[in-house]
Amino acid sequence: MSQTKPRILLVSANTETAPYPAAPVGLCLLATSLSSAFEVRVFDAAFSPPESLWQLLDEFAPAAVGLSIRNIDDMAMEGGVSYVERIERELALPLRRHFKGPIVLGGAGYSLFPTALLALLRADAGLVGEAEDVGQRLFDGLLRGTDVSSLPGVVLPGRAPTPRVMRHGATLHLPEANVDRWIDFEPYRARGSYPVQTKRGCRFGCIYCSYPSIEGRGLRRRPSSEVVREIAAAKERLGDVTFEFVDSTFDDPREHAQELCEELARAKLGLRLRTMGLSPLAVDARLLDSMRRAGFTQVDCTPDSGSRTMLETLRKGFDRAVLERAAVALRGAAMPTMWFFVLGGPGETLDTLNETFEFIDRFIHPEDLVHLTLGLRIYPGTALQATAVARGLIAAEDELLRPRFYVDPGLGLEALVDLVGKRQASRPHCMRSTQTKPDPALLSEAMALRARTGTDEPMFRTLLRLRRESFTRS
Ligand code: B12
Repeated sequence: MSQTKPRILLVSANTETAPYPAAPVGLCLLATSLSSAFEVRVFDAAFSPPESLWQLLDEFAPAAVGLSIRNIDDMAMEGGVSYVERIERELALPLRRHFKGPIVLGGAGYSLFPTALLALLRADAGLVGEAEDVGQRLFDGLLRGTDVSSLPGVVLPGRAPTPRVMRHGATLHLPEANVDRWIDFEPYRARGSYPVQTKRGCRFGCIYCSYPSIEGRGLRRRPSSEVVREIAAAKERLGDVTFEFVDSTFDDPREHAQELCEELARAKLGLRLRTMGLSPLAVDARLLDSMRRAGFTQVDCTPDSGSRTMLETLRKGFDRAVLERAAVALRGAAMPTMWFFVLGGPGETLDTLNETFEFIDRFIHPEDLVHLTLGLRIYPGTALQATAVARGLIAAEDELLRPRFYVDPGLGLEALVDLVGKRQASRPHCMRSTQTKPDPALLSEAMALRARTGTDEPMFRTLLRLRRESFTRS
């Protein structure tokens, strides 16, 4: 007689659908890895009303619940949104009242504020970082009442997270996320994508970045053959869908990205691919050629600044010459690109800002989109946090769960806003990150235009075309 497995309900708390919905791939990976020992269900709050969670909780009657927290805030200084209050009010606290078993927290956003969120959301345990290795032991231990405190990355009430080290250079084998098996993938088809991770860890040292706190610094790559197999299987199941690499930096290490693209190109799967976070460091004609043949139709490039001084201060790991070379390669390859700049970091001045706009004018194609973020979100444990404390901008004990932003005090917010506003006025392709959530009317106009013309250009180019027309009209 087969024994019934204990039940675990995994809840994705994320309801953000801008700039487009992000399917909870991490939670689905956890679901797959738990499923050999537990009966698992996944609830996706992005496309299901909260009431249906309470119904599921009654019907499924899980022994434990895992709550995945991806986003804390939208990282916008101007009119920004914090998601924590909603998660607390609509999910965590009602869950605590309705459910008597263990509640476990995890996810990228959670990993940045593990002790503060565990206390605020009154959960029983949390996990910093990835879950495939310890998730099963954590849930099992909590359900049996055994000591889980020594498991790497585990957080218990009133205690600091147990340290974990991610070994640099190790091969990463992941179970298949099978996202569409765990959640309804349909709402992600039109504007979203099927997320795939090819490696973990980030070896860059950017002063503001939170990625090392989530993924660790040790770089671990998945074998390309494994990634190609996963994509081929998902394509077989889902047909026409965009695949998106969710690595922190897709092109580092360069050989890994190159080899994967070549293997994807050889597999002739007819893919549509995209990725965020291309470091200019590895971008050249050869890599772009492989990416195009693999199925990339657009990329995101994240230099953060065009200023020589700021690239050094932000410790981006490349200089202006490398950035120019990358920009020339992107234009040469006619690869539609969304560019990302973050302005106002330590040492930013009117001169360094002007240098960034000079870079934009000389090197970025006017049909490409330039995202400008004002102020840097300060994360715990970063060099930026230390600078902000040293300059008296934040208190050393500030947990930073409520977002705080760095704008160089010598420059000041007013001057930053003023200069960026003036430069934007004559550059319709430059948008503030707060303006990049396309308004619904513009989006439907763009959809209609695309249907009429049959264009397969990236959506951002269609939106930009409409924006440019309204710029010339006004
Ligand atoms: C790729 C990415 C994107 C892509 C997503 C593309 C896509 N199709 O998914 C794009 C560019 C669209 C994007 C957009 C945004 N992003 Co983003 N994104 C990332 C990134 C780099 C990777 C996320 C990912 O998929 N990881 C891969 C999966 C496998 O890992 P995972 O989700 O962490 O899951 C693992 C663990 O966390 C854990 N886990 C997860 N859930 C649970 C649950 C339990 C119970 C347990 C025990 C464990 C556990 O186990 C999983 C498997 O090992 C992270 C940074 C990072 N390095 O993590 C930022 C990150 C998540 N993004 C962030 C933000 C803010 C956003 C935006 C709000 C930005 C904006 N203003 O537009 C939007 C929101 C989009 C949305 N709809 O939600 C922040 C969140 C922190 C914060 N301040 O809130 C992060 C952490 C980056 C940062 N700056 O620090 N993003």
